[in-house]
Amino acid sequence: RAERGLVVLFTGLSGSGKSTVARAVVEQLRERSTRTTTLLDGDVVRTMLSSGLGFSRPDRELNVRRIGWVAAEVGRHGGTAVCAPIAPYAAVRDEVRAMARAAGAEYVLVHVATPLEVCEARDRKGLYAKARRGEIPEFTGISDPYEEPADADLRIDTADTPLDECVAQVWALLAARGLV
Ligand code: GGZ
Repeated sequence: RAERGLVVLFTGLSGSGKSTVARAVVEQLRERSTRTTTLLDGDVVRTMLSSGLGFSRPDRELNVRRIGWVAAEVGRHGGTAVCAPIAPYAAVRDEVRAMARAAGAEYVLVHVATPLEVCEARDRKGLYAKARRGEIPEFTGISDPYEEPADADLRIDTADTPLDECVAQVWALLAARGLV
């Protein structure tokens, strides 16, 4: 009998560490579980699934809705989809949950709650500096909203928690739910 599908949505600011944690969780799922796992990372999705979309509210909503739809389809067939977009709007995160559940999959929301000051201080891609200079409009946290989840299953902060521990916390949540 096929395993129950699973959709894990990581949400958080640019530079919060979502992709890093998501990639490490996927690696562990591949090594230590029987789950077949697909990673839907923000930048790959932006290239392959949502090219042509920008960062207006409707474009972000459509981007995250597309991710949720693909993830739910993966989950429908017993697979695991790990997604890591910013997903700044609560209403669309709710849509993702609804799509996952309608497909018979479990849904887990992880808020990567690294503070804006830390993300901005890291500024690995120089985007925050550009946003502050007004060179990138509608930049999340600077000139565009991020709606903090009130309903996250787990909140992790990569500023004060090492990567291994972040992964262990996600793993513990999945284990507690009987998902791994
Ligand atoms: C936020 C932006 C923007 C604006 C480009 N606002 O750190 P990154 O570079 O690699 O991750 C960010 C990524 C966000 O795309 P998502 O598809 O995850 O966003 S959403 O869920 O809101 O649709 C950042 C880069 O794209 N980027 N412009 N204006 N991040």
